Amino acid sequence: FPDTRLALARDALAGLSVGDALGSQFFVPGRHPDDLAAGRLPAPPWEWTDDTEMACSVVAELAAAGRIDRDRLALAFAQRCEPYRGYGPGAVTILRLIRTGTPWPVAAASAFDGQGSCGNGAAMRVAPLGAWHADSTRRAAEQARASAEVTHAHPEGVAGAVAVAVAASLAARARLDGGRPEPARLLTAVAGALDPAGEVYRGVRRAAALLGHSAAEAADSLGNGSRVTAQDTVPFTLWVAATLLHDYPAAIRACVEAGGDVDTTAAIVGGIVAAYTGVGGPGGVLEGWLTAREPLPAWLTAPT
Ligand code: F2R
Ligand code: MG
Ligand code: MG
Repeated sequence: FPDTRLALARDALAGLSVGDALGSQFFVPGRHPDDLAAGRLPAPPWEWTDDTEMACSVVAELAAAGRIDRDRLALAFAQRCEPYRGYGPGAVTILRLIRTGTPWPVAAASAFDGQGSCGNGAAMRVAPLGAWHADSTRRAAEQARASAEVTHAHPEGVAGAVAVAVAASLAARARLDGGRPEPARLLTAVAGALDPAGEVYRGVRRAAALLGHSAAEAADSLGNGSRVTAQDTVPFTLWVAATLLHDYPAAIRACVEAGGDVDTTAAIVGGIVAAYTGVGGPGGVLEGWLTAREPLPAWLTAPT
């Protein structure tokens, strides 16, 4: 099973990184979502952003230790952070504090006047961790929480990560079983892992009620990440992933067309969907998109 875990996490990382890199191309002025629908792709290389850099650290930690150790992960995030990758302002400060010796619980708790961050940064990096835990949504939720806490002390930031990890766990499980989860069941299972008093929970329930509507209606109602928070990002991404779990290119196009925080909506959706479709096969991550993406960092595959 360990080889399977790593293979599933790597497929999710491929989908996440391609979604991030292609999505961020649509921040470039003059680029229009219709270009993607018409097959007019941006010129490579598509550079990945903070979403991918942090997800690579999560996968590297799982590959090395089989579990999330929060102290090690916090240091990995801080030491590998290349600030030009477009990190959120809260993350930049937290990672600088950790790098200069502040314990991660203190650094994370100090963000946003002591509220902690509810940014979508804990959710954007966690789909490979969910895929790694294809055998247990409970373990996926528990490890997602650990991976989130080192930077996101706000409960909604953590809830976003739990929701994405549980969805990726279910997607990977369905792939191993050879089935396709029914969208409403997938969203209900995700909601079951969340605190019913929370905003992410309520958003996931609304996403379930919007199944069968158009992607534009879902984005209008649920948000497209333009506020860069978990609450404004995760419900729509789960709607897209549940609806288009069998079709990676269509799922990424839906994120690009919705606008907003496109690198991150496409990273989350791409990670969950690729845990199900894999790379190269029918409905999977397109080989041409994978080769257009900037190569992943050398440290990810370097022997330890
Ligand atoms: N930083 C960005 N995108 C903006 C820049 C886009 C780029 N320059 C371009 O146009 O090309 N993207 C990256 O940041 C997001 C992940 O953010 P993370 O890691 O959660 O960071 P942070 O700063 O902690 O939170 C993000 C924002 O959320 C709001 N927020 C968070 N906590 C809050 C709180 N307690 N109260 C109110 N607001 C809160 C703030 O607006 C934060 O800035 C991803 O999109 C990644 O791609
Ligand atoms: Mg980013
Ligand atoms: Mg983003």
